[in-house]
Amino acid sequence: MTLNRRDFLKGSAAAAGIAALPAGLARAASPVREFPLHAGHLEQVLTEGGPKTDFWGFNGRVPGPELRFAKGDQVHIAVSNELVGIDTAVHWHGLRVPNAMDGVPFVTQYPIKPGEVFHYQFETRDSGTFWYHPHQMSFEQVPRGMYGALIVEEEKPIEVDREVVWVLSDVRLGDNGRQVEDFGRVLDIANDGRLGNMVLLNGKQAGNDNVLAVRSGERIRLRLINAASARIFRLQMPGHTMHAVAFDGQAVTPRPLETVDLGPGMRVDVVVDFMAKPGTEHKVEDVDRRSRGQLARVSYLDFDPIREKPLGAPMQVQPNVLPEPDVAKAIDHYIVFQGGMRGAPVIGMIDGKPTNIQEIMEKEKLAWTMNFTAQHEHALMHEPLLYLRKGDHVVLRLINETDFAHPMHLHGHFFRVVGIDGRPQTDQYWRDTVLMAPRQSVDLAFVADNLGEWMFHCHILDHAAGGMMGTIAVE
Ligand SMILES: [Cu+2]
Repeated sequence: MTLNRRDFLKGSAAAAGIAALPAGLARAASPVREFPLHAGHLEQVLTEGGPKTDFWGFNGRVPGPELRFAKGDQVHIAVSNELVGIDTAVHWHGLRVPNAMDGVPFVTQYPIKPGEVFHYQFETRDSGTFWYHPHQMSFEQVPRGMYGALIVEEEKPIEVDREVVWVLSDVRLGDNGRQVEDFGRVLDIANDGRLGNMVLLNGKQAGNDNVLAVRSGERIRLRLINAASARIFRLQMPGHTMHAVAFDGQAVTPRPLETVDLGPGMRVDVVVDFMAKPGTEHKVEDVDRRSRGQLARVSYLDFDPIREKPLGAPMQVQPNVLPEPDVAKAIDHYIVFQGGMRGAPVIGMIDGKPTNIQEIMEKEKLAWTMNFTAQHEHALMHEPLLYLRKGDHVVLRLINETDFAHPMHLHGHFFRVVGIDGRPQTDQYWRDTVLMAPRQSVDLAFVADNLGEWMFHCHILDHAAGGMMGTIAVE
């Protein structure tokens, strides 16, 4: 079955917010794991003794509840929209779900209206660190607090003493502790995106008061998720070695990293052996040039070490089975990115119509193009950037002609990063989001094996709102 925009708008599979059980789920043996998610308004205190801050979020807290499943679970998440006067929809970032379950308004489903429930049902095909967030007005709904971690455990997890999940984000607060409601400003859209003025770690102000208490000798698997709408984190843990074991949920050969780079939407799993002396304190820092600051404090409890010598190198995480792209037989495609405040966008078409370039930025609030076209968020009348046949092997060269970094995210698939600036890469990591540096080109290779129309967009959500979003159709 081909699910394209026109069929969808004629009202087919996911009509009226009630999804049919995708074929295959009914006959599966594993039990259905049910989980309710309530999108609503809430208030949360971010600092000890501080004022309450207003949020939109899931199940009354920010981040929303951690959803934890086993690999191969049949998952049923009932999302009820209890927001007042605001439509939404939920996307499962990194999960290879059937297209109708992907949570993209006007592409895979109609928005969930206030008072409605949408039933998301899918199998957890891959283990790994994922997250969920709306794809409706995401440049506003995500920074307002609508996000949470989604963890799929390996059948046989690597051996650690403890697992810790850090959801990193930020929020822009006024003097009264309330959120500043200046979402979607052209100034932010055309620059680095809307950065908050307070960094959050698991829904509390990041910094010296955000404490990770450890025992000397402890080995921890730290799952890092960047849920910020625009902020790039470059995380360091002086005095400690972080061994990366997974990028975007997919296993990598364990390797020590001095700095963990996390563009919006990206995840890295690291294993850390905490070998300092009991009673000592250490910093976790963000060293990105725009946001340099302390994220957390590691506080060693005053107990005897649980082991004197560190364990050996961390084990390799059980890899998922992904379709292996064959670069030799792949079809080459190109996507050129232009625009931003420091480089005029060359826009020919908006939503399929020729447009006066002078009007674009102020009137249309578009500042970016992909292959010389721009579109508004989930516009109804656009054409996909690419049409692929199911089973096609593809090398997609992304050519960043802007002075800005862009974390580019593909839905429904994982890709290998096979080249940077035309140089073949030795470690061809699997990713679902790749951080393109300014003026860089990045080659992605993947097999288009998941039917449907899939978003391909920048995960700086202001850039996505400002034109840097399109779709890739697999037919
Ligand atoms: Cu971008």
